[in-house]
Amino acid sequence: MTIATKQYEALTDETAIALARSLYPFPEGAELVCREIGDGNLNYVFQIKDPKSGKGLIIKQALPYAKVVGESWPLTLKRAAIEANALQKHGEFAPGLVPVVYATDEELAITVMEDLSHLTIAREGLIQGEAYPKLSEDIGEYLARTLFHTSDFALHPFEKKRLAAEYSNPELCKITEDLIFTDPFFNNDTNDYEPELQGAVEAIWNNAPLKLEAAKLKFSFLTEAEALLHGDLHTGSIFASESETKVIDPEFAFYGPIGFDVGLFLANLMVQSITRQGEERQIVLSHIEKTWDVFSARFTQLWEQEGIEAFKETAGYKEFVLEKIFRDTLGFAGCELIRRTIGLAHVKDLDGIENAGLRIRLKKQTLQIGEALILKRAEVKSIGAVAGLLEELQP
Ligand code: SR1
Ligand code: MG
Repeated sequence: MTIATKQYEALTDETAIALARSLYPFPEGAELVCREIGDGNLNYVFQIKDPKSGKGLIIKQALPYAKVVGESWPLTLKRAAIEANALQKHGEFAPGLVPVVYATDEELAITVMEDLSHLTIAREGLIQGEAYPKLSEDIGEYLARTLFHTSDFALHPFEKKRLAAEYSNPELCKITEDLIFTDPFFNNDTNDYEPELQGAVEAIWNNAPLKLEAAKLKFSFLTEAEALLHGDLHTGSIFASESETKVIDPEFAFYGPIGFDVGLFLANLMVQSITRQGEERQIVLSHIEKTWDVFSARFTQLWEQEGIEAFKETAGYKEFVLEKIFRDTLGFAGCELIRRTIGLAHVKDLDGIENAGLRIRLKKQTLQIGEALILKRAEVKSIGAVAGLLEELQP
C-alpha cells in the first residue's frame, strides 16, 4: 500500500499517531500511545499502540541526515524506499524472518510495518545473557534463502541486473566503505578509541600486510555484485525471542559480496563470545558454527534443487563458490571486529563493560581476532577451525 504523499517533514508523536490511525483499523475511539524507540544511528522509529487491544504498528522514518552525527552529515532519504523494498524482496524468499510491510511512502521516507515489540533487539538480549536457541538456525536460513535467490545462481541475468540497478545505494555503501573498510586502517578523524588502545591502533596503521588484505576486501565490497545483501546485518538489526527471529533495517541493501552479510553477523556474535566465559561462551560459539552450517547446507540444497546456472553440476564449482564465500566471510568479519572497536560506530557489548581494565583487555582481544581473521582467511578451512582460533585468542 502507498500513502497519499505530501512534502517531507519529520514526524512527531502526534503526526505519527494521526498517520497510524489513517492506515490501520484500530478500534473506534482507541487512545493510541506513541513511543520513539529507535536506538540506531540513522532513523526515527515510532511505535504506535492501542494499550487496550494490544494492537500496534511501527512507523520508521529516515531523517535527511545521520542521527548519530547530526545535520552536518546529510544522508539520502532514498534509503527508506530501499529498505522497504528490500524487506519485501527478502520476505518473498524468507517469509516469517522479516517484518510484514503494511505501507510505504517515498516522499515522507517512511515504512509502516508490523509491531515487533514482543521481541527484543538481539544485541540487547545477548548482552543480558540470553541464549536465543533459534537465532543461528533462523539467520542461517535467512542468509541462504535471501542471498541464493537474488544471485545469478537463481535469477535470469536480465532480472538480476535489473535488481542490481534498482538497489544501487551509493551513499549508504560509501558509509560502509569509509567506516568499515578505510578509516580504521588510517589515522582518520572519524576513529574513536580509548587512549589505552593507542599502541594497538598504531600497530594496525603500520601493519602493511594487514592493510593490503583490507584493501583487497574493500575492493571485493566495491565490485562484486553477487546478491542482494541486507548490508548491515549486525545483532542490532535483529529482533529475537526464544522462538522467533526477525531481521529488520536493510537500508544498506545493495548488490554485493555474499560473505559480507554472513561475516557481519558472525563478527557480532564473536564480539559477544569475547565478552562471555565458560558455558555462556560455548552457547555463542555454537551459534557461530551453526549459522555457517545451516547457511552452507541450505545454500547447497537450493543450488542443487533450484539452481539455473549451466555449470551447476560441474565437479568442484559449488565447492569453489562456497569456499570463496567462506573466505570472504572471515575477512569481512575481521574488518567488522576492528571497526566496532576503534572506528566511529561502536557496540554496547564492548563499550558497556564498566570495568575499564577488562574493557581494554577485551578490546585488544577483539582487534587481535579481527587481524587474524583478515590475515588467515585463506588458511582457515572450516567453521570448526574458526571456533578453535577464537578459543586460542580469547583465553
Ligand atoms: C553513521 S552510520 C554508522 C553505522 O550505523 C549503521 O548501523 C551502520 O553499521 C553504519 O556503519
Ligand atoms: Mg540500522
